[in-house]
Amino acid sequence: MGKPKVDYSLYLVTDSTPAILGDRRLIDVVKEALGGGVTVVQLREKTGDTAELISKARELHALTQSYGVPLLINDRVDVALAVGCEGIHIGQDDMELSTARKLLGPDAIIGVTVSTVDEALKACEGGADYLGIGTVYATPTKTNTKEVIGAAGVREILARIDDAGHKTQTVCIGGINESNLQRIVFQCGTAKKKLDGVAIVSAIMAAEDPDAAATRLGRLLRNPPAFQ
Ligand code: TZP
Ligand code: MG
Repeated sequence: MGKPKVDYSLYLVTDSTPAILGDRRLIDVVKEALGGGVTVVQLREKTGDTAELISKARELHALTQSYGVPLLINDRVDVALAVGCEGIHIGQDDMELSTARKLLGPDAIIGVTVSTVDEALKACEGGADYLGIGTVYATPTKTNTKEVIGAAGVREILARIDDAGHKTQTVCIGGINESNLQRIVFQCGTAKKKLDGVAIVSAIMAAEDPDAAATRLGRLLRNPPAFQ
């Protein structure tokens, strides 16, 4: 089998809280976002019991598979194993990367949230497949973020992992929307190392038309802006 090659460019992180989802069903919103071209889906649920989460993840996995898009589970290695999806995303306070890798095996996709150079180097050395770097900009979607590091912080992390010779892929997260996406991607990249993608919650999940929002964001990613 081997590890699948992943396109991280337009990475959707889900959020089922009423402020984002309203009275819509998660599966319907994700389906629209997939129709608009998101390339990775991370199921991020901070409440609810395990059986419910597994059943939600199974339903989502059937959907993401039909689009050929990987499904990653936030925090929960047990849920990823139960569902047989492509991988997980862990933060600094979750299971150790080495333990997660042992449990999930070499072909699983494992992403790690990092907000400092040290965290980034450690995750790369530990065999993370990609880094979720942030928080770029403060966001109402996640208010307990340790660090708001700005584009300059992301840029420093990219430069340092590149200097250390790591080929680990990278996305950034936090406050990214249609009006700032191109500037963020431009400001975060260095001459040698660019981001592989952007991870987005509300600019897609809370959009009235998630398909159209994802389509517009994808277009912005593909069209280099005038200031570049
Ligand atoms: N991690 C850092 S910021 C964030 C997460 C999960 C939320 C990003 O949400 P949004 O709505 O894209 O700003
Ligand atoms: Mg976590």
